[in-house]
Amino acid sequence: MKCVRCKAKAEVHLRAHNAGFCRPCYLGYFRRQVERTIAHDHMFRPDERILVAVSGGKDSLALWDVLVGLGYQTTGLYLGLGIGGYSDRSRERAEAFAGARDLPLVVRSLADEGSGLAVPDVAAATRRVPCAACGAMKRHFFDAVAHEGQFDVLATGHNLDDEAARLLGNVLRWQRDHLARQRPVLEPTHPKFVRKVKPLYLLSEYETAVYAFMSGIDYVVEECPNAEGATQLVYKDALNRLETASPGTKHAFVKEFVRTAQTLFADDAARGVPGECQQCGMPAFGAICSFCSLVREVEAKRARRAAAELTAG
Ligand code: Q46
Ligand code: ZN
Repeated sequence: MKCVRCKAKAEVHLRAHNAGFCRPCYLGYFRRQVERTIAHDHMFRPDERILVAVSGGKDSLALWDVLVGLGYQTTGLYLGLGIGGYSDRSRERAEAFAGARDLPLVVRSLADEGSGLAVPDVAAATRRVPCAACGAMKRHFFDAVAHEGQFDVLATGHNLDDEAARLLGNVLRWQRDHLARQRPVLEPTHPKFVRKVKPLYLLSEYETAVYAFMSGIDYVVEECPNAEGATQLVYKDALNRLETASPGTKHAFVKEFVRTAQTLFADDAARGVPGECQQCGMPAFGAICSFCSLVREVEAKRARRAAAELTAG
């Protein structure tokens, strides 16, 4: 197969687009796709400051690489989740990426926050599944760091496969409120929130992996050990089968939802305007935000356990 652009020998074949590319043309194609998405969805302007949430994986590092290449003002944010060796290795990759390119990187670690909020400890204390605890804490720190640093935008590396799996899950249960918020650009609903964007939402996991590999990005290949049991993987698997039978399915599913169907759910997003959390001051729909209520729960359970141990001892 030949490259559709320069007719050199193709190194990658994208079945969804029925196109082959050589390495330089593929890198150009990928960057252009990101650039187009940013412009089409009015994600951000060159004068805005972007906080890029990086996990050390291929998607977020590829995103950061492209944004830097396009000349945007970016700072990385790495949040250490405290998930054993996986977190150590992912932090190393994020730091090495930023260090080699002389890019600013904010590093926060959940184990150092409050009374120690590493994901496995919080999950054990509250008997929640790790991903539920992790999701609530990530959302809080992403928002808080973006607000503290006065950034205009928070960008995440969610790709087409992530968005298609999330959409399938939301559609299967007709979660209208979730569908209302499943957008590649979420405008802030409170002055302490920033705009949230997903510039890779139309590029597949495969396309992102090829970009990261071809541009020599050293990323953590292993998945978070907690991802294995996640329902999202079942949806991804189902979508991959559909994609094999009919290339381009995922792209059409997500793109057409966002461009034509999504607005039908807009009214379901009416959660009102958030107030402020009495504990941390970040936006909240109740007296305290979901992060602070999680922390309170962890602390109460730890205190009860310590008291029980004292009595037993
Ligand atoms: S990091 Fe956190 Fe994911 Fe790991 S604990 Fe679950 S939510 S799987 S993206
Ligand atoms: Zn709070």
